[in-house]
Amino acid sequence: MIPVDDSPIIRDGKSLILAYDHGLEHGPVDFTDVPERMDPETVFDIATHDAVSAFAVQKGLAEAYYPSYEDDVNLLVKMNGTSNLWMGEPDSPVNCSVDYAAEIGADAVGFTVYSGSNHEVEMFEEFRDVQEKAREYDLPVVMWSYPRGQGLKNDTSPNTIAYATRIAHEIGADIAKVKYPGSQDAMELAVKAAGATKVVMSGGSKTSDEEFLSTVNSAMNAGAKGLAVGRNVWQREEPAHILDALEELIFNGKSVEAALE
Ligand code: FBP
Repeated sequence: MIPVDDSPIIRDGKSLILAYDHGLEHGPVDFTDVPERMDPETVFDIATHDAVSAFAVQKGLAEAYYPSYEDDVNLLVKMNGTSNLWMGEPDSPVNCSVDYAAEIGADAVGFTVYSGSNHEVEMFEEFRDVQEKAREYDLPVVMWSYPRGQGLKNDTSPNTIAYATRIAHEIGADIAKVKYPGSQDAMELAVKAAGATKVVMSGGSKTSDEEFLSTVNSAMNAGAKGLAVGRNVWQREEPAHILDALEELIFNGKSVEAALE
């Protein structure tokens, strides 16, 4: 990893990444309760909130909409991604080159690695190409570090998540995005294992304001450097409210109660 604190996607050493690659990863089912969010422009609008330090999308959405938002949004181009229709061992084809991501205005790149999958070897090799090319453009590299595959019984156990952050550190990610391992202690272990790589918590499926903010709070208390969240923001009726609260919690160090107010 390299120091990335000067990057536009980092604010005071932390980052709030809004993820919107779900149309690919999960399919339109994620928009069932919020049909207007099927339209990417509505979520690009959400990403202009001050709390959002990077907006993670696939190449196609970046090409189509980013030109209208480049003054207000920092772009994180997700380099690989797969559909929910794929039924094989976890894998994620590379859909974009770093050269092209830079050309369309990326401030950072993101890459999923499914450690433990039968495709781990190829995924590590593909990550190497992306990571080294990103260095030429000075683009931070965010790893969606998701141990997953036939051999893994519990992909969010404390040791598995600590292994996930360590893998990200070992192979050169600047930021490791991992699932919450269930407790503050377990997150502390994951942060420790990550060394100088920043750890951000993955949002997960939508929960109540209190439950979501409490989990974010314990991740931050454990030393995480922010959040990479999708559904817990844009599946809400009022995404700006939860972003206001996240800004207080992550960047201004407020308590959950104060942030909720
Ligand atoms: P959420 O906060 O909605 O979980 O989004 C984070 C994310 O990593 C997305 O970038 C991605 O589309 C999705 O989760 C993948 O989730 P999973 O593979 O666990 O279904």
